[in-house]
Amino acid sequence: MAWKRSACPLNCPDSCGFLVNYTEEQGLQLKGEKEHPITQGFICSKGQALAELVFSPDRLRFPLRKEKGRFKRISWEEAYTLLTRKIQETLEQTGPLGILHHYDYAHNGALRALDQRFFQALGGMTVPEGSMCWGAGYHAQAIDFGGVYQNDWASLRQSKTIILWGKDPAVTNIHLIPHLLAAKKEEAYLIVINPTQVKSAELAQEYLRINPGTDGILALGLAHIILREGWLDWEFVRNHVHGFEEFALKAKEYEPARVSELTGISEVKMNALARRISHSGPVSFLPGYGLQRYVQGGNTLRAIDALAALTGNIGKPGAGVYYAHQDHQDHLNTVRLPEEHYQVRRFPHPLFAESIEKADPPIQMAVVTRSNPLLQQPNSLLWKEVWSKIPFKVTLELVMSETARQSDLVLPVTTIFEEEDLIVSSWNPMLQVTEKVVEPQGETKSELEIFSELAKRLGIGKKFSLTSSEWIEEIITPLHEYGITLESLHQGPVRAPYIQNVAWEDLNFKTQSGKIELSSDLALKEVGEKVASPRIEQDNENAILSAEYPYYLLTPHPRQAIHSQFQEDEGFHMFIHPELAEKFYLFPGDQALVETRQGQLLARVYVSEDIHPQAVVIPEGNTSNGVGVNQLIKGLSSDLGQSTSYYEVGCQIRKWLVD
Ligand SMILES: Nc1nc2c(c(=O)[nH]1)N[C@H]1C(S)=C(S)[C@@H](COP(=O)(O)OP(=O)(O)OC[C@H]3O[C@@H](n4cnc5c(=O)[nH]c(N)nc54)[C@H](O)[C@@H]3O)O[C@H]1N2
Ligand SMILES: Nc1nc2c(c(=O)[nH]1)N[C@H]1C(S)=C(S)[C@@H](COP(=O)(O)OP(=O)(O)OC[C@H]3O[C@@H](n4cnc5c(=O)[nH]c(N)nc54)[C@H](O)[C@@H]3O)O[C@H]1N2
Ligand SMILES: [Mo]
Repeated sequence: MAWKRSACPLNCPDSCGFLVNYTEEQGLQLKGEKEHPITQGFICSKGQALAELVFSPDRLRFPLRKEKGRFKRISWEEAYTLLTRKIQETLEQTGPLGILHHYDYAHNGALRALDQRFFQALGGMTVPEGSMCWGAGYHAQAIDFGGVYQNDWASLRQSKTIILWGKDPAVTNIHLIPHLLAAKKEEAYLIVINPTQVKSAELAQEYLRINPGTDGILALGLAHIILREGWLDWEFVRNHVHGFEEFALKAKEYEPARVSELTGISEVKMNALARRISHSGPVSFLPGYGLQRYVQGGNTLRAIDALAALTGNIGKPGAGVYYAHQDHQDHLNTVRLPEEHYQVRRFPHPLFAESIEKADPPIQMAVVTRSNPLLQQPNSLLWKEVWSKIPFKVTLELVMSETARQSDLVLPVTTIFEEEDLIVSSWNPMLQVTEKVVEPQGETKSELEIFSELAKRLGIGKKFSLTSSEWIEEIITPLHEYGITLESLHQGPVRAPYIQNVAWEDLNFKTQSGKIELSSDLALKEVGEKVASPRIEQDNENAILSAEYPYYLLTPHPRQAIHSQFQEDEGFHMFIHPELAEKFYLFPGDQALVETRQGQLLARVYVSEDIHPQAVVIPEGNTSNGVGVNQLIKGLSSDLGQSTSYYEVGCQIRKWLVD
């Protein structure tokens, strides 16, 4: 059997190495690459589900056009003719800004960015800016360190303390678990800080239940203790930290007693944690993206970065802040065009629906790739309304997603197994070329083919003249100096030679001062404060909870699914603490109404001690009658990075009596 090499394109830090085999008798078989340092021969159910999708009846196989509310199969020739005409009309009548291109990262293939190149080559478009995902924390890393870099996963083995801070890798980053277990074997102490006693807490020696949205306050409270006790790494601070005095003044305001009251973490526990961070290093901080899905998400990460800086836990094996890395982006060529070649109008992700509603010039047509905004963006009821008013909508998809269903034209695309691509992602150090394993099913086409054909018809064919191998060659040209070629990548995953095992080992930070900037002019410009300043005064204006909506609504990522993909059932599941269940006479299996300022939905009740007593947890991605949990969530921008603050929302619940 000839197993071919592929890789997982899903929006996940693991980016597994796949081996794939296809025979008519056995269908498509998938296994994890044993030699891959992260995959280690194991792949998850989501990767398997992607393989199962290839021949599944759920798969889109033909171009579809909506006529009088119903989809009808059309030929590619009809689809291309229609789309070309709509694009030309929009360019003539409104100009390029009349085209909305919505994309995200549902597929990590480097060639998937050709969608952006297409609109850039056309002269421009309206696009989202900021992030639905990690933007606040990402931006915080850029401000503090001058870039986003992290140690190799294997470096965790050298840690003495590891803090999973608002991250649940047992659900969202499964291949991190063996590294955590290996570190524990070497005597590392694992701490989980999370409002929910998540699955990963089973591995930890200590679990700290924090009140949602208060991690920045906790970090500054810990800094307060470290400063008061003189537990800093003075030499590190003197040599590598900029703005220490200003930061120290700020940290003074975070009295442990007050911090304890706000965060729900006792002073005794805070003292112990501060001591551990300062005395039991090296310390690895693993902040997830959950704790930055708040209005103060950027400040939160800045406060955590500061703890690492004060205690000298940067630039060493076994230490550091693991947020993500931008190494591939720094080193590979991009297929995107330089900005001077096109016009662009940007609307922030969190406020996208409101912005399209008021757009001038208006949006005349929309094209969606690699995303499902009608479910995944916040404020989804407004999204639907605004979306329905856009005269012509096109979605490129694998399946009939909610966004596809609400479009005028749906174009079926190939999966990773039906084409060649390059997978590089921001957690994984590996460069992985994927091979074509099966022929495109039905009439599906690769996005490369679709955009190349449209480009030809629209007179920009010269910018789309390469084959997939040639595009990959173009992207990896900078690797030639390391002796890496497309041919060598076909032999198996290669660790990118430019990625260091230890981030910031040279302690040459890419900030203006060359040091870690606990005080930053950039931050002053963006949030009006030089140092991390998470709010401690809680007036009604900025509190998440109110008398009307007294419970936190948390919508973390689902275990067996990835966002809206591979979801098996309809309807919502809500998890609450027994105390809350008792208060509302709710029993497992009951239906409850969950309401926020934005809307309401019905969910099935699950009761668990793991949940914060004041929180309602509904994993994101599920639907009921075509709407998801984001109908309850308003689009609020984070302090840094224009990221969506999905968890900054209060709710009320009520038993739903069915007769
Ligand atoms: N199975 C699966 N894996 C995935 C995904 C998926 O949908 N399914 N999605 C992928 C993507 S795109 C991403 S961005 C990553 C996200 O990976 P993570 O960051 O690990 O996951 P999230 O679900 O966003 O949130 C993480 C945790 O934040 C906690 N949390 C919420 N509020 C707070 C708070 O105020 N403080 C603290 N300390 N914790 C808080 C939640 O309880 C949750 O456990 O996962 C990736 N992996
Ligand atoms: N309430 C709440 N909402 C959230 C979050 C949360 O924690 N809570 N998390 C947010 C985060 S972190 C993220 S990253 C976003 C994710 O938001 P999205 O990326 O919009 O989420 P998905 O549901 O994964 O939708 C991706 C769609 O792309 C399709 N697709 C897959 N591969 C391809 C391809 O190659 N080409 C094309 N054209 N389409 C493809 C899939 O079939 C799927 O329908 O959601 C955000 N929304
Ligand atoms: Mo994400």
